[in-house]
Amino acid sequence: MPVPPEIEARVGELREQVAYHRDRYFVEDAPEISDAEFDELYRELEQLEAEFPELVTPDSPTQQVGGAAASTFAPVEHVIPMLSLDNAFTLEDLLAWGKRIERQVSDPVAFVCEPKMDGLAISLLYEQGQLVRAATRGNGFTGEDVTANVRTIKSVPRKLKGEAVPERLEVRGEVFMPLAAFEGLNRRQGEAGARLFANPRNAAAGSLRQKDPSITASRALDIFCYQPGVKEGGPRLRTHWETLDWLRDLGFPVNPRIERFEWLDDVYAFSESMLEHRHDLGYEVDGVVVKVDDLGQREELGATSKAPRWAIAYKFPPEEKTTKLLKIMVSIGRTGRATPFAQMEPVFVGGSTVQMASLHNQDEVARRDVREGDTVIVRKAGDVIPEVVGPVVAKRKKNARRWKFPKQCPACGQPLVRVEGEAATNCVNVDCPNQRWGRIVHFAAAMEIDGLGEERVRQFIEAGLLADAGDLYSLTVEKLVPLERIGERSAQLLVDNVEKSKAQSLVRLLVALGINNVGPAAAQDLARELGHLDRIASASQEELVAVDGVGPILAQSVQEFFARPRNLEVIEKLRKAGVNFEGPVRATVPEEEQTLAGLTVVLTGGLERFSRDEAQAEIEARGGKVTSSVSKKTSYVVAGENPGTKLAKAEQLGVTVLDEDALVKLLETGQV
Ligand code: I6G
Repeated sequence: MPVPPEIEARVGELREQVAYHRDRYFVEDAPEISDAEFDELYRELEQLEAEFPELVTPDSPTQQVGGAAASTFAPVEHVIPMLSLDNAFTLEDLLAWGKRIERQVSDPVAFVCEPKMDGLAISLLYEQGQLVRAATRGNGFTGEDVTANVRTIKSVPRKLKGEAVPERLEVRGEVFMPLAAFEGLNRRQGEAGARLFANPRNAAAGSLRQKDPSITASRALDIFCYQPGVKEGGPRLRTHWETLDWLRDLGFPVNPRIERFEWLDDVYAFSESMLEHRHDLGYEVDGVVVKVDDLGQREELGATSKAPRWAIAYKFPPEEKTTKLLKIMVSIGRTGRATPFAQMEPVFVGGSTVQMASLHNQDEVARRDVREGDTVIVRKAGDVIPEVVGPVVAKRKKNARRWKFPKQCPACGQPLVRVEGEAATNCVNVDCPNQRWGRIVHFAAAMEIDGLGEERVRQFIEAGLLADAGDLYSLTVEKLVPLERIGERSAQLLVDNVEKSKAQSLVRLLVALGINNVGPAAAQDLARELGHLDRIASASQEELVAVDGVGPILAQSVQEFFARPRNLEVIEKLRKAGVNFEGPVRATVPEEEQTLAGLTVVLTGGLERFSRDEAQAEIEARGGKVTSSVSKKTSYVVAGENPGTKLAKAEQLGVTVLDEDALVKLLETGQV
């Protein structure tokens, strides 16, 4: 059966949405939707691809192992992949797993239980007892080199203690931000008008991915280590319990709450007690990891391709509380999307006080049938974003009325329009003050203009200083000082920060403009390939879809954006102010030596004669392009030491694989 065009379009749309939200989560550390909503998008994509396998392409997010690595840090391929853990979502499932294990091994089994830290998995590598590298988990095979930042975490040993230190030792652990540090950080962020972090996990991830290690150092991160990876030398270890003692002796922080049990009943009681006391620990935990203690028994049990069979993560259920729904209101976002949300009596759930929750769209309010005055059940989905599960109907007042979506925009009074065939409703007035405010706030955040948060933008709009983001560059100390709560120093600081933002990269500028569907990954693709804002603005649909990673929906969004006179006005203001429109500088080799023009190369594994950045620079200087994922469009994959999954993908797609010597020849002659 041929694929219906609407299915093909939906698959394209889902891929772009999944890629965008992955970016928000893994690269930006600022998720916009809950884990549950993300899972829903991902599952819909998986289902459509299962139904129409001809639509599956290697670059679909379903064909990639895990989160994308942010591009700021050098990639590190893990010598032993950092597997994930299988999950148990109820205590009964946990017990059933334990019983299966007891049946599968002949001798009695002891279990080691640890609180599952809600942080960021990290690999620490020591050579001759010295910390030489720290890498994030990334997608399990390739992470990011965050050594300089990890060195600033006080509890990470730089040098191992004791006599019998192994020649080479990798230790894995979880970097986290204690709750007190998280609250302090968000307080300071709020005072500075900077973006708040959604939870300690995002704050830890954001802090670890700073370009400037002194910022990481100021963030009070901590670590608990739980497992060796590569180990060359050192004592022979027989149990996990003994291993944890050894790690402690070497100087690694190991969670003091870890316990060993010989009976499954005790594993159950430990997990139940952790669930009850999860908010009393001073850090966030999202479950309990249970492991078989005996390393011999672990060998017997082995692993699947994704996870060891000898360990399981019991994931706490989302916490639920009831509260009163006071009012349903509608907020207008920067794109004009009208989102209903619930305003509730404050309730403490999932580690923080909640009084607002998105109700997503008209259909969702109808599906849940929540009404003003209802007692509602609230939970934190993925422990991040509050969600109204539904009403407690038994407590509903007789006169409670069904809620109706307003016909007019609450901000500008213009009609709200429901998009044909979609759940979304929009305010289509581009002059709507809420849209204008949202666009400027988004621009300021993406251009990293410190001190220009939501409240300041509101104040400047009300004072008539800002009509759009282009006006930011006309702000002066003289214009700001007469406003309330702004002294000369803070006005000067703000003007300086705006000035500094003129030098931001084209990638940031593209994200800041708020073009539909253009997140950091798409912006990077556009900037890398088209190189200048004017080239992107004038590119045809064909030129846009020829860019690796850009599909027809994204191309259409870009064209629509640059067709609007109002957007062009903003761009002219930015141009006049001297904001950078140029992409990354390329081509240091003369035109006649652009021997790799038109070629796309993917690098995997370590090279001897070049660092990753050097190899990329050499290829780009000759007009070639380096991309991070292998597709049919890839000309060559260069595989060095310990190549990752990209090599397998190249072989699967029939892409030519080069070794380092062949790369050198390619650079010298343009031929392989
Ligand atoms: O003990 C652990 C804590 C957290 C883990 C673990 C983890 O991942 C976030 N992952 C694995 C694969 C193992 N232990 C063995």
